[in-house]
Amino acid sequence: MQIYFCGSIRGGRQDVDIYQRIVRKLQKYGKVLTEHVGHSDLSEEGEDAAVTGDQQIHERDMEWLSSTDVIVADVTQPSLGVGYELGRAVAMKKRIFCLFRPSSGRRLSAMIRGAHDGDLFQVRDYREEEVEAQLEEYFNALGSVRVPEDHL
Ligand code: 6K6
Repeated sequence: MQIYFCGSIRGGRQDVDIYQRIVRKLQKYGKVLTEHVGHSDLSEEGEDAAVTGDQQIHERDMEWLSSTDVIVADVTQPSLGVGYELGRAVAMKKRIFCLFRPSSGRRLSAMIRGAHDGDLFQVRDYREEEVEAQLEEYFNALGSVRVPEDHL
């Protein structure tokens, strides 16, 4: 299975430790195309962007997004890039799982919370200590969903 993880980069890296835990857990279920999002040495400034260029980053990420089976997003830290990725993924009719931590004191955008349909687009509130358990529950329930053979 191919998994695309979305988390804030230029929106702020406050939650990078949780992203790292999410990526580590996701790697038990398949190939995480965007594992760099969980790297603690990837800063808001980032050298990658200077070397690679924003246009290439956008093109590569859109290719990954269209080839992925599942998108998992931590939407606690507001990020334009994550919102954009989710909107594009909805248009591609992808399976999406959004995680939000109410203890952040923020209120999740109605455009994300309101997109929950209990099927292709799911939004789940979580507490930091249970993030792995929430992922486990989601992926166990996904067990019966068909994945292209070359993504297994
Ligand atoms: C590192 C630091 C700054 O720029 C970089 C290299 N850039 C990116 N590399 C890979 N994916 C990126 C980069 N910038 C944004 N993204 C994608 O957008 C990721 O998949 C994230 O899920 C999302 C983050 O968007 P912002 O708006 O918070 O940056």
